[in-house]
Amino acid sequence: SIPEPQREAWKKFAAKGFSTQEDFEREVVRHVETTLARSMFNCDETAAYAAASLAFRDRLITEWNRTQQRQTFADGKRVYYLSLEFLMGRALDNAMLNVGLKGVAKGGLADLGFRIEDIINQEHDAALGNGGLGRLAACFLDSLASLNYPAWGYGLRYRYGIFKQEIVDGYQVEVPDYWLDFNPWEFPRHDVVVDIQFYGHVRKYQDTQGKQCSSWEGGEIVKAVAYDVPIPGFDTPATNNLRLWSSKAASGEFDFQKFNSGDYESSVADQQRAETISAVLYPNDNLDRGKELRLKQQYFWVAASLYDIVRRFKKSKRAWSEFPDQVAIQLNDTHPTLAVVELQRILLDLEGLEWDEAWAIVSKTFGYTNHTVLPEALEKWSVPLFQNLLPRHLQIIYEINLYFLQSVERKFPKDRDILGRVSIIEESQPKMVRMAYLAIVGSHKVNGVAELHSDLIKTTIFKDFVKIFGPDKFTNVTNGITPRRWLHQANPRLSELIASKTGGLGFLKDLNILNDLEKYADDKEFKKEWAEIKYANKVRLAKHIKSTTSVTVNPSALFDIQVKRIHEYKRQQMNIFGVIHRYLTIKAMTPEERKKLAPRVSIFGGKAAPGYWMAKTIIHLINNVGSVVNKDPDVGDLLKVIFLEDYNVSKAEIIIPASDISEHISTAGTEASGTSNMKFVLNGGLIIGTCDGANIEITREIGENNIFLFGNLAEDVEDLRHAHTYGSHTLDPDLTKVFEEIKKGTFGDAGAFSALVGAIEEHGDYYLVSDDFHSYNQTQALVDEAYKNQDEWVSKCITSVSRMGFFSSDRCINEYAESIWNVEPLAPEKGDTSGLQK
Ligand code: GL2
Repeated sequence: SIPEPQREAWKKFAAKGFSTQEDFEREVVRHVETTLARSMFNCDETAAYAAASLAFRDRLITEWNRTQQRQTFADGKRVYYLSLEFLMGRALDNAMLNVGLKGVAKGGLADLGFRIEDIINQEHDAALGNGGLGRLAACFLDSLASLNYPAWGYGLRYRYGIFKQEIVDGYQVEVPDYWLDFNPWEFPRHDVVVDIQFYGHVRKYQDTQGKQCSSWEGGEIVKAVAYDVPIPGFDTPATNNLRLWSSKAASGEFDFQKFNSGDYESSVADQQRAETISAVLYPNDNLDRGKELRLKQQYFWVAASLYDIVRRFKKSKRAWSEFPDQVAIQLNDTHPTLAVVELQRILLDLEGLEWDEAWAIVSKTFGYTNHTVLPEALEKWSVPLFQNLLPRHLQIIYEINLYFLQSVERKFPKDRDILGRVSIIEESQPKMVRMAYLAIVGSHKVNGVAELHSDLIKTTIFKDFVKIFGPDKFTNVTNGITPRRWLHQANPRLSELIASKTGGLGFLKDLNILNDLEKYADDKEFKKEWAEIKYANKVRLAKHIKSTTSVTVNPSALFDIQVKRIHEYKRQQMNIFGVIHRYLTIKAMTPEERKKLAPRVSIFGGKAAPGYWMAKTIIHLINNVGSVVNKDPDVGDLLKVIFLEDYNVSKAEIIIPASDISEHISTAGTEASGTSNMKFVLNGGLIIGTCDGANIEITREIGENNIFLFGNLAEDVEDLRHAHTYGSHTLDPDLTKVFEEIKKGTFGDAGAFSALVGAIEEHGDYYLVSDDFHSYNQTQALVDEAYKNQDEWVSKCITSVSRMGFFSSDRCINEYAESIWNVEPLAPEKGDTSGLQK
């Protein structure tokens, strides 16, 4: 660091960033002319986006530096959020709003000849995630910064995020998402590099005191390079860090000897192999495929992150026993569970602690969040694969398991089966490491993400562990969403209207202030403005639909939206079968009857995992139904079916504010929480849904009269499935008619959909589509009726929004901080500049 006498110069010339429009314009022009080496004669929208982003980045990084210095100086406890996915979306709009300078930027850009919307639209989404789990991590980062918590996110810097989806002839086609061409939001830290080891062997030896030690030797080394992304808080100067690791060959560029001898191909092979580790995000949502490269990704990221965390702790010169007082690490699902083993290895093999001493530290440091009960998503790794890639870690896992099973045996000496059931090692062929069990044993708290889900994990998949550790280790933290992005940014007019009635933007920091709106639920003037905003949002979406699909939709029709990953358990197939049922009903009506119907636009969006054939078939059927229905003159405006290509965060910001009703219709007990349900209601849409995940708590908050619930309950699912397999399974008659129509070829080659139909007709209907179909259609009819009474409908929407305060991710993060992490916010000193200037 710089000696005291020279620090004056540093202080004098410290970077400040802009805060006035004039300064902003100066910064933009400077970046265009120097950083980008362009001029007013060739500054297009891409360049203007780049320059505006760099101006904001400069501003963020000065606050970032201050925040980090403040945290280091305070020397308190920090949170580390380990997640393989951060679905961030766009950064510029978010940065402008969080620092409170969007007005300044708008004026400045206009002065320089640009429209701010066009500039915002230049940005490529940072799509380093699949769906809800990754977006939750992004919302958490926003809340952690906004609430001034000292917190870092750690993830992987994938070169390719989730693929781009194109629809060609009704089929999904995947296109790689190369998003790093130009990314002004990251700072490469070429000085923060960690060597990561793979393969090799374990050598046992005695140290000078005669203690038995282990050393992991040989194998290969890959380098992890840090890239930092500043995360601005809303209405606070606090700016946290998201550190993403990128892989690089240890030998530098490539092997020159091989190159010189003419073996060019293999000279670059090592480099490519190393870079493959952080090359691509696995595109599966709620599915574990057990591929070696995925395990490599996990260890690479976890080892680099822990090295960083431990290095930071060691600087404080504290005793190891104080580690859990300084460090809280949250495992976002089981993906980072190796961190438990890696920390134990560091303390044992590198720092020389005794097993028990090390284990006490480890198990106080970690918390584990479970995000699913779906069996196909529960991670397991084959022991031989582990043995090869991470031989020392496998030994440590066996030892953790041994001590754990010994303690279980002492506690339940008469229960002979329990050991097999809870063992971290599954005695299968080959043996498997059960990551969730390892995460439970290695953490001090385990939480689910909505009440029903947290109850389910305690009574089903983790039942034995509740007996072993007691119920207090298991807790619930219901998910939340950031109102900054999902209201203020996505729906600026609604945000403004709310602000005008609740005394400013304070509700964005304390979402319970929305309560103040309830008194306007019957206010004529307010309702009119509310309805106008919804209509304008629907017009915006209708334009997007027109430009991407060429289909014209009527903005006055009821917009019925289901956007999320395509998955059998989320039951988009039930939705499209319901649409076909509606189509058949319309076709059978007289023109007079048709006049009484409420026009509807059924909108779908979402990606299918590339290897998930059934999900792709669902997309295909939706598109085929659309192409028949949308051009049927008998139907006209009464029904339109739209599949929106490439659903992602920035599209969600257009789609969600435009919904009248959205569908959250998973088989009860399968959707851990869902978070788009919260986003839709917060934007003044109603929900049709099952008693699943957070739908249940949404109902509790907003009231049963404001939500359309249907279908079987989670507690009945097992019996129904059993009955399908062993009893006689008669299909719902309306569903049978839908199937007949599909088989007739009305929606294209029937053979293409035989597996989809067969799964229900012949293969047990695991997701209970037939069981819920009748109540689904009946409830849709109630939606139709309710929508006809616009006056009451708008009142319901206002009341619902006013009661959504609970679902802020700020509430959620405060719960984690209090009940799991034991960390306190670190408020910036007075006099620190903060946002909300305009
Ligand atoms: C998920 C759940 O499926 C979803 O219901 C939940 O809202 C999110 C966040 O907790 O986590 N689990 C999971 O594996 N994915 C999810 O989206 N991919």
